[in-house]
Amino acid sequence: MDLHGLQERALAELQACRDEAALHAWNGRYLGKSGELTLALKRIGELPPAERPAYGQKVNQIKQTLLAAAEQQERAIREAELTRSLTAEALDVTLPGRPVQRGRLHVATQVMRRIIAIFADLGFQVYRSREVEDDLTNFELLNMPPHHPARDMWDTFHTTTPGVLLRTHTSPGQIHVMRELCPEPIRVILPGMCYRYEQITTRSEIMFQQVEGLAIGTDITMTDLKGVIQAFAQRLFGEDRTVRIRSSYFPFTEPSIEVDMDCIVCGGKGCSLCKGTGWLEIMGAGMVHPVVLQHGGYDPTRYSGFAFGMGPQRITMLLYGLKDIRQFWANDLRFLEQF
Ligand code: FA5
Repeated sequence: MDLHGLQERALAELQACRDEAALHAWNGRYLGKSGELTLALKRIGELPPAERPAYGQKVNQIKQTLLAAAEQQERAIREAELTRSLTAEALDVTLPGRPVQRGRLHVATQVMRRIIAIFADLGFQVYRSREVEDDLTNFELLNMPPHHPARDMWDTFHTTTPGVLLRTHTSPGQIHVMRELCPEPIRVILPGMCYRYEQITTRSEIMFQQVEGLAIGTDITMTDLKGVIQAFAQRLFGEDRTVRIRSSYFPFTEPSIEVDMDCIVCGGKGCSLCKGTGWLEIMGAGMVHPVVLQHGGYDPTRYSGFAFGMGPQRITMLLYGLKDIRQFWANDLRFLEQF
């Protein structure tokens, strides 16, 4: 058996291997189960016993040489492949990157922030008040004793603890802020979620936001209230907006009013949005009722104040011409991505 010739041939063929597939085939040809070198070793039994040790040693030597050479060749092939791919598939660093999906603020948050910023300009601070209230603060201290008929307008969700409920409006916050700050003058807005047990429609949800406003001082009149609301409406809807007030009723204000703004679509001529009236209702308001002032700790013979409560969802619907309030919390990206 020409072992030397075998080694030379194997090494020459190894040098000719240019990729991993060729290397794999070479490996099978010489070192695999039926490879030439493996077979050469198996032939040891055909030799006279005296020659076997030297023969075995020689075959093993060749095997070690081939394995070392194969390892080296494999490394060389890998390096060549890397160099080739780096040159051929060079990165174009001037290509634009893949766009990253960016989140955004919910339209309700965007409009709420605009409302808060406008009132901040007018000198109102934000006061956060609880969403889980007691019957006393949500109704009684706001001048609605048990069985008061006005409670029918504000049915809500009750917890399993008697007298503890989800607030129907932000007005109970008036009591909290008055009791905390009395006898200081107050100028705050109270934004937050409210809950009502009522029919869901395109204009009414069972959960919605409100922004309450409260100003308490010694010389506050209805003129101040109208001025603040007019300034607010002009800053949110445009400088040429005007507001009017209509008589209304809330148990916690006296007198009570509804505030309308001239229609943003027709400017007062009458259209489908304002149902031909030329006006859009934007909030309920009034002068804080003496009983409520008293419950807050203020002497109604010395202090007066105004309060208002608006629904930012309805205001957002006006701002963007939205038809259905249920879209706010439906979590539909096709709707949310428009803002
Ligand atoms: C009140 O809740 C009074 N607390 C407002 C107030 C405060 C009056 C201070 C006087 C002084 P009303 O129920 O009208 O009032 O609700 C006020 C606003 O909340 C409405 O104009 C409307 O914009 C919004 N709103 C009321 N119910 C819903 C509802 N189910 N879905 C969405 N928005 C609502």
